[in-house]
Amino acid sequence: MKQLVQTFLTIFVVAFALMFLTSYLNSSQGYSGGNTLTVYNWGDYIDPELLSQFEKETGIKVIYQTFDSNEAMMTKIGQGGTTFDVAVPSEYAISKMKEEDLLLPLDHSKLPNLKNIDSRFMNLSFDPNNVYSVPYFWGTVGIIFNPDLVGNLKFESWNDLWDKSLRNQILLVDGAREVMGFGLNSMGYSLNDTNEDHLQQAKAKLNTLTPNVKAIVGDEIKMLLANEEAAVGVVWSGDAAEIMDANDKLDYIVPKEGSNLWFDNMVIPKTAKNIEGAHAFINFMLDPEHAAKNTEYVGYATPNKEALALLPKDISEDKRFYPDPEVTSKLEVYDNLGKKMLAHYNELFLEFKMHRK
Ligand code: SPD
Repeated sequence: MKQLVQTFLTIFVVAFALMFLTSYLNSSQGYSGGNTLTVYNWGDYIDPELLSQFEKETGIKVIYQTFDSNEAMMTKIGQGGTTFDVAVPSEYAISKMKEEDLLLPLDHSKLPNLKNIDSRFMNLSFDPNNVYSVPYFWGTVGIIFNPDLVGNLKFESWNDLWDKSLRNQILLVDGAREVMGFGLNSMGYSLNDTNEDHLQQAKAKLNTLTPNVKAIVGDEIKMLLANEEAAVGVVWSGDAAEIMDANDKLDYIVPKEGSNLWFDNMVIPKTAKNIEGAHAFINFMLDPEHAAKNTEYVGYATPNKEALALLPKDISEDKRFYPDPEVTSKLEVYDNLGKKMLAHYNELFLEFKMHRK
């Protein structure tokens, strides 16, 4: 009898451990079993209350996972074995994912709230007619600085970052395109340049910035700058807005040589399991009130014109974060440079990072 109880107990423990392991592996691979939806988004890029509201209204449980670069997201989805239902790539990543046949066409009849998006952000070259993607947030890359900590330095150029007074004072966003991009822009080259000489010159110039670079960091850049642990940052505009919300001494500029204009968009990866739920989620995020709430929480610029109208004027009329089309038309959107060249940008960025060690 004792033997029988022991056997039952062993079977029970093994079965329970297997169930736990399967569920852990499934959720880490984005498996959306049952009435669940797996969303794969940038870190710090959604108001969590909206996730709870969506769950309550639809009865769909959201499994939420984050990434910190387009490259990491594309590698994870591209290598297979995942079943993310919604992802949020930037424009050049969308071109690449389309090329690699990783995306599902959207059913626009299930996205009535798409009408709320400003036509300026629709039908862009990386996805004509928005067959695969709908706008989420947009912005620029620029310099945030703390006037109290930079003396008389007036920021207007990427080259101001090289000022000797900024020793160990600069934080950089951890992005290969962003860092290589401003290196190239600072020399008058395009941030989509593929000329090997220009790329090597940009990397050599970035290496000379090393004494001024305190760290290359992810989302913690916001806390470090708001707490005045560094004087200057190269950041995405929405992060600057959030930092300035916490510490209004700081200011943000887009350098005169030019910079990056980017668009993050919601897509449904081809391996999605809950396609109906994915459309419901995208449509929910396009609702003006939800988009406005998300914008206030996240700090990035919304492409949703109805949401924009609901926002306080000090947000919607701030030209630093909602630059006019005359300004944005001078900025460059990242091109999909192809697998090999994107890998080369990553390599050069890595070499720059190693040079600091
Ligand atoms: N913390 C969320 C940051 C998302 C920024 N996306 C910018 C993409 C630029 N290519």
